[in-house]
Amino acid sequence: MYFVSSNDNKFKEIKEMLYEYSSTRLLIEHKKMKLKEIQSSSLVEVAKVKANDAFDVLREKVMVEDDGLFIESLNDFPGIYSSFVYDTIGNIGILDLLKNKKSRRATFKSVIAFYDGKKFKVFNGQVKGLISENMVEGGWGFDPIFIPENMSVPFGQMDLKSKNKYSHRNLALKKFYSWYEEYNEKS
Ligand code: ITT
Repeated sequence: MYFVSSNDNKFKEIKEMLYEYSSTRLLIEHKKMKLKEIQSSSLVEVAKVKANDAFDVLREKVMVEDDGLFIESLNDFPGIYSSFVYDTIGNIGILDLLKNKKSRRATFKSVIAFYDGKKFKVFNGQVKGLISENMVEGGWGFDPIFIPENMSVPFGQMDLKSKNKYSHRNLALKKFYSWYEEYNEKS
């Protein structure tokens, strides 16, 4: 199966998680590709179109992922625009937007979509947390500013194993994996 994404970090985490699940049956290869990202109000819709697009090109089982950081006091911004916002104003821009806000609550969401030309499935994972006051060194994307619930440091200061333990990605991947084991046996 191909994991199709332009983002090497996502694949690195997914590979490590599958290893942790002792998965010898699921061999995933990274296909580095930027897929079509439609304008939509839902991560699920974006992920579905990505999966369709990936399958159209590769004609093999594909798995894709779409993520978003939803900040409560910014009415869920950047949410579905997370990628664009990260590339434009970045983490510093987000910290600036939160300067006078009382709440720093946020949710990191992951949607994993699978498509093999017959079966379409999506899996959600989310983790609540806080946006830190300052940016830390380490990690990638929003890792330097997102502190998962009940933790005292942002993802950026955690090693791969610890981040994976609490991440939105792991929650979605676990659901995918338990479904896939059964699906794969039947087909
Ligand atoms: P794709 O090619 O898979 O779409 P992408 O990097 O464009 O890769 P998304 O649109 O799914 O990924 O992600 C939206 C943004 O959220 C993007 O800027 C990512 O860097 C960031 N992001 C996603 N997961 C993250 C994580 O676990 N830690 C930090 N930032 C993350």
